[in-house]
Amino acid sequence: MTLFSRKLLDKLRSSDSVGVLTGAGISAESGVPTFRGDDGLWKKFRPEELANFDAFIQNPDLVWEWYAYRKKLMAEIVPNPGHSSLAEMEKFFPEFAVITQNIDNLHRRAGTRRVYELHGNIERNYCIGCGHRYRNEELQFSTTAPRCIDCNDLIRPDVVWFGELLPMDQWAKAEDAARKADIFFSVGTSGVVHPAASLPLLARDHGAYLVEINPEYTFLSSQVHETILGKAGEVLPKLLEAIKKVRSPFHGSGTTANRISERDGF
Ligand code: BJW
Ligand code: ZN
Repeated sequence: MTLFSRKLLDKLRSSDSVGVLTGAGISAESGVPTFRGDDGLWKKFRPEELANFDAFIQNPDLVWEWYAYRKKLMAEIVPNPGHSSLAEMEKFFPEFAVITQNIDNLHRRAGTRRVYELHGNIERNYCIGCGHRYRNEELQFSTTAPRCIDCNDLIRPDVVWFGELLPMDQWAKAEDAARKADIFFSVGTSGVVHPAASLPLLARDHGAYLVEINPEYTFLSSQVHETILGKAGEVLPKLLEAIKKVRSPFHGSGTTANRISERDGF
């Protein structure tokens, strides 16, 4: 008895373009807490105190303490079978894009080449005064927020807080991937944070077969063609096996160059 519908298997066989939107749930099995739900980060920390710019200006040390804790956590964890299955799947389709809301860098570390990061990356930081960019290794993590060596203004993590615009280039590529997709997966996201949550619907409205993978039903569930109830780290390896039965790895020309240039943009 297969986990996947006949319709999905047919789509996997015939599709050229796949889009995948991921959220905190895909990293849960690596040990990164999700935001919402019973074990969510925001049961313990109030988002309005931490994930917006005004909060940072009012209390930079508190916000830095929260990010320093998560930077340390995310540096210590490793990709799980969900991430590595997506990295392997990329080889089977001419077009394959992972669009992530996560800031943990685990898709790249798993080997996925084409990753669009909608909410930034916890390994990067920048000065709010002059824009000077800093990698984590260049910063001292103490109990106070770090300051810029050029202008002495505050340094912040390069993540997207509520009320802030998403990085325009990443958003444009994500929308493009959603519009082009023949199949679009929404994996491990509650689908409440916009504009990311609009991408699955954009894909569906442009003809994609829309599939959700999540252990629970979400805001998106009533809008998708099918929901596969289960953990990403268990469902995605099975999906990869199903793909291997109906497709061969893709060796198209031009794809490698595109992929390398996108990786260089990191
Ligand atoms: C598993 C699992 C397993 C568990 N396997 N699954 C349109 C409509 C309504 C509101 C808005 C709108 N447009 C904009 C807004 C406002 C706002 C917004 O969306 N608010 C809503 C909450 C109502 N959006 C914004 O402000 C965005 N900016 C913007 O729109 O700019 C334009 C603008 C400017 C000025 C004014 C107005 C508009 C920016 C959003 C930035 C979000 N940032 C955060 C923090 C990032 C940094 C950090 O990490 O510290 O991003 S918030 C947080 O939520 C984080 C996440 O990426 C994001 C999404 O969460 P996600 O990934 O879905 O996680 P969870 O916890 O919610 O769900 C986990 C799921 O996993 C669950 O379903 C589990 O069941 C599942 N799961 N284990 C698979 N093993
Ligand atoms: Zn500066």
